[in-house]
Amino acid sequence: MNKFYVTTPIYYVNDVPHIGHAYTTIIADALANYAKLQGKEAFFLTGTDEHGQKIEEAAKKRDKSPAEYADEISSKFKELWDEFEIGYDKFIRTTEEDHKHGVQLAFKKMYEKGDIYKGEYEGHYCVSCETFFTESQLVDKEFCPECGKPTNLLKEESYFFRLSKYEKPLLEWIENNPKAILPKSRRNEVVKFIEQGLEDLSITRTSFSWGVKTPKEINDSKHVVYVWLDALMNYVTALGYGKDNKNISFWPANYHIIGKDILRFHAIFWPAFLMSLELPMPLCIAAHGWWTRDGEKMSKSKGNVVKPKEVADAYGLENFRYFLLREVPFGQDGDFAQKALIGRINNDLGNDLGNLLNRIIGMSHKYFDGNIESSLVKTYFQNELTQIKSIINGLDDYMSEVQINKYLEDVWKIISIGNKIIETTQPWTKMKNNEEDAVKALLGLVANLLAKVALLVYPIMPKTAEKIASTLSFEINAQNFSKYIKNDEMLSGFVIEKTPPLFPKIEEPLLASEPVLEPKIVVKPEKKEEENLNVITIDQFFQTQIKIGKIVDAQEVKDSKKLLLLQIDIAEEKTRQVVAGIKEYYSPSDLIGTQICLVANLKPAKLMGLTSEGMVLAAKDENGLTLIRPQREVKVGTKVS
Ligand code: ME8
Repeated sequence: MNKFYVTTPIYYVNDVPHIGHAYTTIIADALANYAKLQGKEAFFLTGTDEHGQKIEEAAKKRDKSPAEYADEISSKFKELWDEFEIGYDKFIRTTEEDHKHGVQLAFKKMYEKGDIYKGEYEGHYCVSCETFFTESQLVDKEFCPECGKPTNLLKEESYFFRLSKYEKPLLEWIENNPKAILPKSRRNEVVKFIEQGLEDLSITRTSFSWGVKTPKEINDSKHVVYVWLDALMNYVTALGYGKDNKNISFWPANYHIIGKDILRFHAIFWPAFLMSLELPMPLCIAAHGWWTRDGEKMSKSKGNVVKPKEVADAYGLENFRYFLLREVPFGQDGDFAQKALIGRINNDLGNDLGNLLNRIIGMSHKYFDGNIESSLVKTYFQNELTQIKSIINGLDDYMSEVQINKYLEDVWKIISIGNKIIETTQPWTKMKNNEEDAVKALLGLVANLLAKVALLVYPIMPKTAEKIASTLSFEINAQNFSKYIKNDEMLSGFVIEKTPPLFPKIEEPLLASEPVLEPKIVVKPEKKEEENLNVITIDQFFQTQIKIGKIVDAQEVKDSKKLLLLQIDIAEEKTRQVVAGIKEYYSPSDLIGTQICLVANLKPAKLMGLTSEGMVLAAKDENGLTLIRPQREVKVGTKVS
């Protein structure tokens, strides 16, 4: 069976998980899900990076031992991924004995090969980034060029790795493997960096002890292994390197998913270590961009860090996953703003996907007792089938280049084919004209289209995909992926299940958008009792003129998903033109001839360039929207009181 291996960075235990960690982990999860759907045997690794000076110092500040502190934070990451149902196969901790043995074995091999030598390191070190810098790299001769914090001047005995020796082989590897580092702009950045010349890398420290000891064969126990050599080795020790090699057949990794901040470690140091160890190179190192909040860098001191659990609890985990993967082109920075998240949920998920499913559930039950069949689809809709097929053909390339946003964009093109074809076919008119076969074919087309969409969105929104699949009477698995996506087969006939809407509309932000730094005390003026109850007088009520009207014409408003243009007779000389946001719930042909209640003395307003001269009354609950109508036919123009 085809093997597939994907990893996240292992996260430092000096901080609790935030949106950036969730983003990386969800990308990796989606890739692993996709690989499984392709019938591959997937191994998905994540975990925590627990050694080094930064963790030792963070623990000390809290009066804890590094081990105690690491246990505490590591479990927070694990708990979050479990709550998020991240399908990792191993959660590695660098404090595990097996991992430490693997690191020591690698050190010994490199040493025996002559790639490690003893010397003295003199230079600057940023504890926060766990990175060495030369003076020329510093900002104002003191500050870290990556995080801006002050650096320490170090002068200590150290072992060095001969990174300079691997300059040429690294450039050759990148040259021969155009997709080894993604996106391309990052690849160019790495090439430029190597071309400027690589210095040998200090790979041990003596001024603290929280780390993997150098192997006993070196006989120099005051040295602990540099935290980045220790951490990077996790990608193979998790597979049993240095112990039983149990899962080593998964190596090389198909993807190391990382943030752009740690590209150099992954695209230069790690491949050089692997070359020294004579292990194969990873197939792809994919670096994503940075998340900000409402346009600002997140930081604990500003109190604006996006906590993934809070977002998922408020908006739904799968909605959040969709947002993260759809919102930002891979490699670019992204901004978290609730308005954007709500837009994605209400528009892409609710209006486009959820509504399409609702539409065929409603129509098939209204016209055919819920029966859906595929037999007539090819006769009526060959064009649409061809368009869908050609979109699907491009999707695998997007996924393999981790361009999940483009992948999703194209899946949504399939959804919009479904929504459009309903509008152009006008099944309600066809039913009136006794063209049942055309409507059966239409419902069959949309059901098949949605089945494909469910299989395709599964990697990103597994639960949602399963709900759609169960409504359509099939299961999400590799066999069906191959059947309906690769071989383009059609669903057999079934009765569609009635299901509640998948994506209830979100009306307003659900999280406090600004962090509350100091509680503000607002003294409210006392209100009169009437104001408190929001009561109005009868005269105030009669200021609103509500009249019974009859819809004599209804049309769709071009380019609007929500609006219908109604002509309403209220026994005046001219009919009233009203633009109503009811398109998601009524088709024009359902409305003509219906009586409704109209607010007749509303100031005219313009909507999408059309004048609206009143408002039809409706009520909306979780089951949708319904117009308020008189129980029996009433003379048009009658006042409602
Ligand atoms: O670097 N936006 O761990 P780390 C997007 N232990 N992604 C972000 C982010 C943000 N604002 N902040 C963090 C380490 N990330 C090392 C890795 S691997 C052998 C060792 C993500 O806890 C991003 O993936 O600082 C980044 O690479 C990772 O978190 C760094 O996590």
